[in-house]
Amino acid sequence: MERNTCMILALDVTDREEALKIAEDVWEFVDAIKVGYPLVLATGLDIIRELAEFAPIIADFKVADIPNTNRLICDQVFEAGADAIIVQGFTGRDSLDACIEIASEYRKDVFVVSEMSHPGGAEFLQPAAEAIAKIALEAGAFGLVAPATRPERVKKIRKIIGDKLTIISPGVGAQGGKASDVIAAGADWVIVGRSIYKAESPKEAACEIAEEIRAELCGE
Ligand code: FNU
Repeated sequence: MERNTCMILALDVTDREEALKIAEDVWEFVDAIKVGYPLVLATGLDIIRELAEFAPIIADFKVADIPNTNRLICDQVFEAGADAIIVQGFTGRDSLDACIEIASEYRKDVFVVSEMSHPGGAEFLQPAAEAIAKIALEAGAFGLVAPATRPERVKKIRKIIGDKLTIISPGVGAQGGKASDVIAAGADWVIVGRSIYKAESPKEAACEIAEEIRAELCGE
């Protein structure tokens, strides 16, 4: 995945036409589009290939099963045209290895959730986040998901992984995080959903956040 605007759109709408319209409006401001259960359950897996016309697609299925089931899920997702998949790390090394094995067969990427961005993410996942980051590194993942709502945690995770893994960071805008803060803390990409797709003008909203990130990276 190329790092250009450092922004990923979380496209959690449930209408096919609306999804395609937003993708068409904002593709120039994002490096990837993340789709998850809301859109795929509402419209079907084919939406991945349709949206891939605009940007690389990250499938956010937070895969969290035994190795064999993980393998079957990842196979379906890459066959459908996704460029990357988000998986959970708490299921352990063998389950993660299964995802990475299938991803490498397709030459695609795996992002591992280390800690979630909502308040409940601090309950069970946060104490395990550093250990999850370490197994993701050892297993050869492409990146981690770390919370934009807690930039100090992104900083801590970045220290553990150095520059060997990328970090994508959800929680900007609607969940209270600020794009420039989390980029400054060491995230490679921020993930933004509602602040863009619920805006009166998704294009203007995306442009504004992209500009905020650009200014942060240029030290303006
Ligand atoms: P927005 N997401 C998240 N926190 O928010 N994948 C996580 O820890 C995580 C995620 C997703 O709040 C969430 O499901 F691992 O509207 C949604 O698709 O900006 C997006 O990131 C955030 O959307």
